[in-house]
Amino acid sequence: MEKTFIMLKPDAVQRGLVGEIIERFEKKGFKLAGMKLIQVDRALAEAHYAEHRGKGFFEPTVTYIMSSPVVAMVWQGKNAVASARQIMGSTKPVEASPGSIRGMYGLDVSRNIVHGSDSVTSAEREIALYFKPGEIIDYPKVGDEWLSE
Ligand code: YYY
Ligand code: MG
Repeated sequence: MEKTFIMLKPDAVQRGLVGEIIERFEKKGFKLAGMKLIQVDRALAEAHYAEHRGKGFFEPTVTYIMSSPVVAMVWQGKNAVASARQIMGSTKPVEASPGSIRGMYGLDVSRNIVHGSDSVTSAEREIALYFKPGEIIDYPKVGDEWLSE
């Protein structure tokens, strides 16, 4: 089943939005496959945003995700990558649909609350950056049979 990497950024933790955001993914039907609170160091932050190196927002974005702990998670389920991006909303909160996480709680692109992988390939890369293989857990969950045919 498809997996995606979701990170609750420092502002989500500081603003007390962790529980509410987790609830959105849980209630959608995704299964939690990995989760930890971590302090991101510079090497990890730069690896995470490597595709944006050289852009003006690279250094501020790296500094921001190092500024306070984050919650790193792996969520699993049908179309997990695309569906999570929809739940999160567009990168710029002003363009995010009002019911999305960024649309509901964000004001500015530089503090947009949540990260989610943009493709299955990115998800595999990001999961490997943040988690050891043994930290991703595959388990049967009550109710799985009610989520799809
Ligand atoms: O994948 P997503 O987080 O939606 O956006 P990206 O285009 O990958 O940019 C990563 C991250 O960088 C974004 O979440 C906030 C920050 N950022 C920014 O501060 N200003 C921009 N103009 C673009 C991105
Ligand atoms: Mg991105």
